[in-house]
Amino acid sequence: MASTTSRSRQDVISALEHLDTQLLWLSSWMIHNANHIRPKRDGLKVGGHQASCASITAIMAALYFHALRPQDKVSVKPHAGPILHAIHYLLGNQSRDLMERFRGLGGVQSYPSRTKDRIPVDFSTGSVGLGVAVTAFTSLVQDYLISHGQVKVEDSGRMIALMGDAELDEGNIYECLIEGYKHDLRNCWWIVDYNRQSLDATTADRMFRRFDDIFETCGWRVVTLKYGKRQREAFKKPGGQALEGWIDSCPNADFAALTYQGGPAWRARLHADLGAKAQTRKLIDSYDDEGLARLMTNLGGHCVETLIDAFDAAQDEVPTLFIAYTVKGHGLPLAGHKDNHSGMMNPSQMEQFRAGLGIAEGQEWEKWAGLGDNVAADLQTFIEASPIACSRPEAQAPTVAVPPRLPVPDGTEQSTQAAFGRILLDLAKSGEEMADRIVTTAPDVTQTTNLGGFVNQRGLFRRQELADVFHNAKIPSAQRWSQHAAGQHIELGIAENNFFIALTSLGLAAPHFGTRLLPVGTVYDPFIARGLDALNYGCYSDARFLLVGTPSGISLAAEGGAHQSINTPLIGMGQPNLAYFEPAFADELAAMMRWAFEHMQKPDGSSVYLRLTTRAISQVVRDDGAWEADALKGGYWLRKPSQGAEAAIVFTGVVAPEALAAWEQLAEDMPGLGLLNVTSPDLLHRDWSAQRAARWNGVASKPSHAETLLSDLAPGAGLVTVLDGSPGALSWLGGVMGMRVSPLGTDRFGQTGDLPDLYRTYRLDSEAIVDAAAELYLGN
Ligand SMILES: Cc1ncc(C[n+]2csc(CCOP(=O)(O)OP(=O)(O)O)c2C)c(N)n1
Ligand SMILES: [Mg+2]
Repeated sequence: MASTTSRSRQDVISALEHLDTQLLWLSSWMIHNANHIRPKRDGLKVGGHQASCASITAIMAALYFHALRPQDKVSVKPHAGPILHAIHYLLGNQSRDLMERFRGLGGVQSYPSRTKDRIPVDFSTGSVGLGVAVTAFTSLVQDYLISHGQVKVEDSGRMIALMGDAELDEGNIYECLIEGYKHDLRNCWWIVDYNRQSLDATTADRMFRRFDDIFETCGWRVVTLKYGKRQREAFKKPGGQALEGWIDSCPNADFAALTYQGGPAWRARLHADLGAKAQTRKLIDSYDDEGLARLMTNLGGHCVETLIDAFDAAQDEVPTLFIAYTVKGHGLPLAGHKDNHSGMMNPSQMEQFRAGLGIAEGQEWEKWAGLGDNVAADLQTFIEASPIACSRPEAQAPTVAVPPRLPVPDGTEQSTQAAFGRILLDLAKSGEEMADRIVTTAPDVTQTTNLGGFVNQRGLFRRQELADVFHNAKIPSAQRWSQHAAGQHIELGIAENNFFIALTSLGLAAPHFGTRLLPVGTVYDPFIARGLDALNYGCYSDARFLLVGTPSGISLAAEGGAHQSINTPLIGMGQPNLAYFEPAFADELAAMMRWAFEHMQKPDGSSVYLRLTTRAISQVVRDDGAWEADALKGGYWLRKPSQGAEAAIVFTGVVAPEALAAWEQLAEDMPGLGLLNVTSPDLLHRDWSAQRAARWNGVASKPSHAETLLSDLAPGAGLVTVLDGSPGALSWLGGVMGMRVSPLGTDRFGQTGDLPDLYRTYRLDSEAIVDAAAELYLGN
């Protein structure tokens, strides 16, 4: 640590203490400015969390300006965002202008954002818990990349989460602990800002020490930083032990209330509880009110000396939980108040705070406000020498070449899920470079989502080799699960949150490590909902992966309502940074997968979601390849309508045979009837919206693909739309050119049954399509 070696330890501590104060000031001021000084136009609260920042400034000063190495990555608890910006302001990476625009358009974001903030942000945060677990999975990804020769061991870093204590209530934390243990997690620190306050209240005393048990069981080292140096020294004085015992048994709520009330209240309570012990009383009374309050709140997480000692002592690979005791709002008049989560200093409190720090009016944004020239110059030198100042910006990862075509699996009858497995298997057997970059993962559904072929070829990833016991014992099995460092499948337990967080970490390999992975994850389509927030988190972070939801819809038939997905098409359409496709035929799927592997690597690309099925259907015979370009834009005419036709059937995915059969039946009576295969309701809708927005913004634009397709029909034509999912995914098409729509699809829970029964019951069969078309036609 450059900063430590070139200075005396006392100098380092003193510099970090100054930095702690500067971070407290800048974060408080940034929030104050946005709420009390910047003109308001909408009467809405701007917000920001001064108390949440105040409890973690010493931790962040010690971490960023002492312990952090350039190759380490940090996830900062959402409400400490302003401190991260203040750190980068001091380092010269952030502008005053953007800090003045905190929570305004284009300014510093409320919570650290990889994509929207201009400073280096390793991990986005916001939805509590997810930004913590992502560090563990990123550590696993780093191990994967080391094993595959994509990252050098000496370049490997530590993945660190700075977390709020209430994040420990999120279930995804424990799912992650279990998975981490299975995968022999290393190089991961979680540092808890243990202020024992959440948003609503002080947290339960009963959890004291329980976290230690849970983490230690999962292979973590737990380091508790309960007392600051001042407290430890006081405990050693005569009567000090009783004081220590008192703090240890003080309920969280009492401690918080006394902190808020300050010195006199501390004294009164300590006299009442410990006054009978003469030495302890003497010790208490050796402090004036302010000194006593400072002593009682000198917890480990506010003592830079305690913090750097703890960080310095944890230099091995063991995953480590630091429980750093803190006071929410430490150093501010908000300290300890149970309602302080969204509390804010009022202007006169802020005035006092400013004056107390010796900051002159008008100097509030100065980098080293309130400090003398010598101290300022010294701090500047100190931070410039800190390892974090040498961090390089995220590297551009070279693109991995995608073959011009992916072979289409043979077979006149195929399901998209089986075809998916075959395409991946062919890739696994190929010598394509791209195949080496694919990494597959699934939450315990590898076999049933047809990833098995790929895994048999490429193996499971495991740092330490593990034999396939069944294979070695010559017990017949279709699955060969050899586990080794070169394996390309990460097998996860059945926890969809982990699955999506793992995809997020894998999908950020390019910006994090400067080398690409092409992650492919499969999950039963209905259980996307189980990990939906984590999926959203991955997309928000702009992670790039291919998500395959399969099987889907009531076409799962006998599996019943609990496993049949209904609203995933709407998720696919509504989720930003995720392009959703639902192929009907294997050749469409091959084209989409190829498109996806390219799209995932484009600067303006995104993740891709394929909704597949196990229902095998007859494949169509193509006259030419003209369909393909349109299919990749969201839809193509499987049966082109005659110009000005009065009606069309529009379908997506697995119900292609029903749509085709209905078309056959109706074509005689409805001359020129079209049959539109919507391969991506998402792309079609997005493109339509975007073209309209462009027109409104005065940008010249071509008609959207939906308009181009539908303009083959007569104005006011009728559309029967059908898919195995929410009808709303297609019914909007009527709005594109003002057409009448009869939407078919599922809008209530499914149930067990065979396909004919279910399609009839839920009106997805050709008869339902014919009926709907007749109604539209007759009504014409
Ligand atoms: C998933 C999720 N649920 C709810 C919230 C709203 N929320 C923001 S912070 C918070 C509590 C924070 O407490 P803690 O983690 O202890 O942080 P600190 O005390 O340091 O502010 C809650 C409930 C959120 N951000 N994410
Ligand atoms: Mg808290």
